[in-house]
Amino acid sequence: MREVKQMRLQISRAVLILSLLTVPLLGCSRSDSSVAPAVVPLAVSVQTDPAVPHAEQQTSFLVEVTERDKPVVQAEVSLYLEMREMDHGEHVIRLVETSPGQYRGAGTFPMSGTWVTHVRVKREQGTESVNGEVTVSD
Ligand SMILES: [Cu+2]
Repeated sequence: MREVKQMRLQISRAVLILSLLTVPLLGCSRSDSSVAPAVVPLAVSVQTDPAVPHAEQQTSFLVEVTERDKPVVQAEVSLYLEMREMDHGEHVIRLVETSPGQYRGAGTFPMSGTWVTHVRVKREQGTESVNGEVTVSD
């Protein structure tokens, strides 16, 4: 049982590492070819409800993704939560687009403290990741 969980964790890690690698690769393709579309960093904001999440209580997430001030629609958006200085594994929150460029989901932080939020935006042209931080209270 425990081994299965560990395995899943490693897979999600691998996915994250791959997605982190995609960003510099996209950057390279831009300079190598004039045909490739220009890569503009996505603007990603993560809002939580409550604004300061409580450990072990459900938190709602609203992730807004824009590119050149326009909503990024029909992307596959996932939120990975990882505690900054402790290994709790990675909590994946699947998000659903509820209006153009707005992606919502819910999850629970197991512990108070500083958490890193990795937002992964997967589209036809590739996957981009944006990192942020959220403070979780008791
Ligand atoms: Cu912890």
